[in-house]
Amino acid sequence: MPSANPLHLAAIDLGATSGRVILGTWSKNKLSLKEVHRFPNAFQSIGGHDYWNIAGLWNEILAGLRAAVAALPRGATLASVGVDTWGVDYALVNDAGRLVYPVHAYRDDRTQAGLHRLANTRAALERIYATTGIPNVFYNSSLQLEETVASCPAITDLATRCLFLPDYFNFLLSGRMANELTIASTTQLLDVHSTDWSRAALDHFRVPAQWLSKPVLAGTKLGKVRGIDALKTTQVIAVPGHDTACAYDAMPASPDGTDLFLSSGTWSLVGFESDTPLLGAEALAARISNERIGDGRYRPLTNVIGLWLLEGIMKDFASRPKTDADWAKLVTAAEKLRRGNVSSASDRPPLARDLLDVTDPALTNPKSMKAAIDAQLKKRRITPPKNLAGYTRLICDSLGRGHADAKTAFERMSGRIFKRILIVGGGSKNRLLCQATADAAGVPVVSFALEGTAVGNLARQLIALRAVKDLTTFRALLGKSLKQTIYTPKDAA
Ligand code: LFR
Repeated sequence: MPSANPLHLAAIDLGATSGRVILGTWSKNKLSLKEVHRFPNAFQSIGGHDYWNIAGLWNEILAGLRAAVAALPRGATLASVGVDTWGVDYALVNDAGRLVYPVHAYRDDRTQAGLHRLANTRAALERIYATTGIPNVFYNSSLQLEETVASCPAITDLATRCLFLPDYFNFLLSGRMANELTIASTTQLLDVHSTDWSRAALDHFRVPAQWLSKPVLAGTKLGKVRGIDALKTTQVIAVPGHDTACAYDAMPASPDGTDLFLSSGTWSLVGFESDTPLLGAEALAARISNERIGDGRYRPLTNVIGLWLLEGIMKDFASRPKTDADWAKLVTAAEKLRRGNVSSASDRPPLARDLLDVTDPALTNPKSMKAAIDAQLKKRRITPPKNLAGYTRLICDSLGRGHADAKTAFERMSGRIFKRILIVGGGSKNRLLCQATADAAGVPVVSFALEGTAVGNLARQLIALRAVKDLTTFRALLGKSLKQTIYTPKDAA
């Protein structure tokens, strides 16, 4: 049922290293996008801990919404707005919605003690995995909340609600406090077999159950925007609050389930859609996260360290690219290299033994990415690259191998065969990474010129507004108009 008039919507899409506000216009079954505001994001450290600048982010959101309104055609209004962010981080508030604790960033190493405690208690580790479907990862909200309650016991009196970041911004916009399902599924506190919190997990991590309310599904209307005159008729819609859930929603996947999804940004999230979770010892060993789709189904995925490595290494080189032309030059130089910095090009993918171990925790939040990479290579008696092109090549090849390993593990566990890898996000524009992934995985990589997270965010708003019937319909319509690049694997023999 295509609506006669164009519909205008805004997606607020916050990533760990940059945020954007995108104005989407739906007209004649086609979505067009206009990026009206983009800004850098970074956590800041004080006293040895890492925090988000939450007031700064809110001000950027407001600036973005003002820019969206300014970009509307004369007389038009914004029908709705939705917020997605990275996973796991949260705001603790009181009944009035006032912040009662600073908002930590997930890379803060305050969770290390809890991480090791759980890792070393096999029975608890297995029980928590069987209950929540989420492995023991340093950034989990469960570990973060456990640390907050332990280091500041008074918090259980001060705070009455825990709002994950999309929930918190939804509250600032609409005045309604709600927890949304996809973001809740990143916490390691949700029951993997239902759409409600797990009492056992909450008790294990000593998180007060009253801080959380039964999660709402994507598409829930939270109320009109408060306090901004130009937006007084604009609905705040709970979209999938987790950016990765939005990115997955935007994939124009084949309905037969043979596509593997890769959302490539700061993190590389490799996974697929499923009606059932992947659980058990093998899934736990492979660190499969059974996160949720907006409608309640599952996105079993693994988290490979991602472009964080590339973002990190750039800081160590004054010669880092500053313009698109610089980037093109760097990629071309890196393409010419064979891994190990031997200058002759080769058609063969590099051998795994020459690549980085991307699971090395030393790469998570190092002071210098170059020093951390060099230290790992030195330990393994591998000569570090000579220049930025060499590091770029090493990182892309290593991530490609990580993506391929994830594919193999998923095929073994799910019994499915994945015929293509669909990639969206920043990495979809990186042809070195796309080719390395195709080469290592032995299947074509299809890269879409698509702002994945923003498009998934807008799609859920369109469905909630009944402008589009459902996600399958949206994907079919989107697929028709999308530009794609296919990277075919080079012979891996
Ligand atoms: C990507 C992402 C990942 C999540 C990581 C930390 O932006 O949301 O899915 O695991 O950030 O929250």
